[in-house]
Amino acid sequence: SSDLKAVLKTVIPKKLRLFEHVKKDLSSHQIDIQTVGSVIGGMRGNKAMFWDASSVDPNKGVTFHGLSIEECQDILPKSKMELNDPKSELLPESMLWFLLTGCIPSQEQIDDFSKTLAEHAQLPEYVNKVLDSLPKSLHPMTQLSIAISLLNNESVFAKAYERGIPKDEAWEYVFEDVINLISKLPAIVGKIYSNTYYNGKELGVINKDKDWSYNLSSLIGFTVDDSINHKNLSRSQSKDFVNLVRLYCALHGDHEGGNVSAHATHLVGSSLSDPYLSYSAGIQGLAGPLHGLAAQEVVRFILEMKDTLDGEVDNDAKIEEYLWKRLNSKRVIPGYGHGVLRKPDPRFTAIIKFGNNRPEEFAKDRNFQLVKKLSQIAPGVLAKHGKTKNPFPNVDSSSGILFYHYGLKETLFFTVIFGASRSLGPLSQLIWDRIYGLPIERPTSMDLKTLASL
Ligand code: CMX
Repeated sequence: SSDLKAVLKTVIPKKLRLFEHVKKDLSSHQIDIQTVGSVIGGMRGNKAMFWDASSVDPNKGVTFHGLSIEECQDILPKSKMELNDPKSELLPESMLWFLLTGCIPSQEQIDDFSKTLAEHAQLPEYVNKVLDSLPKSLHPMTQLSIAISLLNNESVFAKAYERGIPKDEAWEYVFEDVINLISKLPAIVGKIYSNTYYNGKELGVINKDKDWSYNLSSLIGFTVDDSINHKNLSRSQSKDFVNLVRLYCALHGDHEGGNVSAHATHLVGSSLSDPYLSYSAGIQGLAGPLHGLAAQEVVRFILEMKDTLDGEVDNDAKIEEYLWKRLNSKRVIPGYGHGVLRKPDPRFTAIIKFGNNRPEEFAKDRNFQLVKKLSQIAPGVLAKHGKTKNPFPNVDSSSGILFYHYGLKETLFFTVIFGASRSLGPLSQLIWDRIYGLPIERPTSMDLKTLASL
């Protein structure tokens, strides 16, 4: 079937049986030893959440239902328009399908699914109006969370709950909300970009025959056929840009459950807030500089460093000196370190590979070269500095500079694209949370006196 919900329904019974077994037979099984260090240390390393679609191994990085990034790039369907193009990237909607069902979708299923998403892409007028009324100075991430919250007005789950529904039907309404929300993200992203930087000018249109990332790119003005192409990209550059959005969004879709945006979405959703309010909370978390906002921080950092080094970007000693200055002023090096990873982030590697595969664009791009150079120098400096448990680059250290190359230079905007992509995993999990009927999340806190007396 080309209907995602029908496919999901075929996998639910088996998963529910397994879940029931875990719940009934293994609930008292001990997993971890809780320490005071973890209670006061951001619960780092606590295996305390249930998340099915992806996991993060400290050494290997993310896998999606057990598949590595390269395997996903090989197997998951691409755009039907570029089937024979070896540089065409996997589609985020293929990743969404896979994350949600655990099944590899066929090309036909994804062609139909892209169409369904495009058919639901239009924003209600009140959302446009509210976005139009916001000050241009409002950070794009705040605008994103407002737009997503507003869509709670559309929530079929919230309305059904108010009416009164049996618990085991809740997921079906959540499913509808999730697909509706993800469909509308390109239009929200486009509107925020146009309002913030182009006085509300229409930059592109939704093409119902095109995929989600293509439409997102059009709506910010980066395609040759369906937008004003205000960056004057050549056809091949525009194609690259769309493929960068596809790769970026598929890779950033999920990173297990403990990261702030995923965890926040899951936590808020556990109170049966609808998917719009839940994901809006996730977006607020993504807007922090230690999490998603690092994407913008890195680009600013790289550009500043390039200016300061003034022609000496190949001088390793000068780069080292720059990094030490930053560390000695007690600021973090953005794009480095990770809560779980202990090796270079494979998402970083995949994005760098995207640039390396396009030497005609990136061989002479000084920013891209600096990002690569930094990834060789910074780990040594951070290791010597001796604080971070992981001195290697994370995903945020590379992606922004590639967008920048194609003309997307508004750094405050980068995390908005991250925000569109991160919807895939946490919202898929939210559907499963309701399928399993997971309870409200409610851990217990401890006060200082109690901790001190242990
Ligand atoms: N530069 C300088 N110091 C760093 C550092 C970096 N890139 N990464 C970690 N440290 C420091 C921490 O600030 C901490 O110092 P204090 O003991 O003084 O508080 C110490 O090293 C230990 O931290 P850690 O256990 O290695 O890392 P955490 O799990 O606490 O934090 C992270 C992880 C990502 C927040 C941190 O590495 C960081 O701030 N990195 C820079 C920001 C960044 O790139 N964030 C994006 C992460 C990916 C994402 O979520 O999008």
